[in-house]
Formats: sequence, C-alpha cells, structure tokens
Amino acid sequence: QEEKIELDIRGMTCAACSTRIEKGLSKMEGISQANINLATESGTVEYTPGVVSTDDVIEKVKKLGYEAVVKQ
Ligand code: 9UX
Repeated sequence: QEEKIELDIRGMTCAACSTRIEKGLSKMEGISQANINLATESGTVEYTPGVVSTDDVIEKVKKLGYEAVVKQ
C-alpha cells in the first residue's frame, strides 16, 4: 500500500532544481511518483513504506544539495 508525504524543500533556485529532485527521487526503489514545485518550495512523494522510508527520502534530497522537511 502506497502512502503520500508532503515536503517543504529549501535551497531550490532554478527550475532545473525541482526537476533534479524529481528525477533523483523517482529513481529510488519504492518511490512511484515525485512532484516538486519550485514556486511553493514544496512537493509530494508517493512511496511504499517498508521499501523506502521518509528518512530515506529526506536523505536523498540532502545528497542532491537541498533541505527537506516533512510537513505535519
Ligand atoms: Mo539551476 Mo539548481 O542551474 O541545483 S539546477 S540552481
């Protein structure tokens, strides 16, 4: 069963940044969809718990050079 999380993302400065994050996340096992919005500095990620965790998602965004926080 997939779940969806909403993220706040800081550090994006051009439209290619959001595309970079989307592509990087989409490549991960357990992630079916990633939509990142530069203008609102946020995004949604659909994932399968047990295959990938929210911590994995945040870590990946950090490795790409941005900061992500799960919206509560
Ligand atoms: Mo645009 Mo973002 O050149 O890392 S891709 S600043």
